[in-house]
Amino acid sequence: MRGGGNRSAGAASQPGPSMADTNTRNRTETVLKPARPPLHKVILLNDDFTPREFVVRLLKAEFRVPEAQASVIMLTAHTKGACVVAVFTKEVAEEKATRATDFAREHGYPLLFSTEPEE
Ligand code: TYC
Repeated sequence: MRGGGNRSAGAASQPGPSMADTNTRNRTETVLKPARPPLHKVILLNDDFTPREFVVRLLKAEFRVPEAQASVIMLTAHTKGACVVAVFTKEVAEEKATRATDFAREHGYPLLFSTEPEE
């Protein structure tokens, strides 16, 4: 026989690379989850004119919080100057804050809701 012969017995008739030439290392597949949208806080600001009962009524109607929770939020804003009402996606937070502020204006009160991104 000339030319060095086959690499191994039995593989002689297989065309293409032998198993020894095949790269069988595992590859790590990274599956990326879509990032969660950043949340924004709706903040209730205190003022000296809006009646407490009106603030509680508005919080219940617009933010669907129960009476007891609405009272705590109102009292926190009253004593500390501001209170986080809830967190939503940016668009929903801005819409809720605008609706709630508009509702207060329609009733002649200066009550204000603002939004800001959550840390
Ligand atoms: N400070 C208001 C008052 O004494 C009541 C009030 C509470 C107003 C919370 C706004 O976010 C507020 N009548």
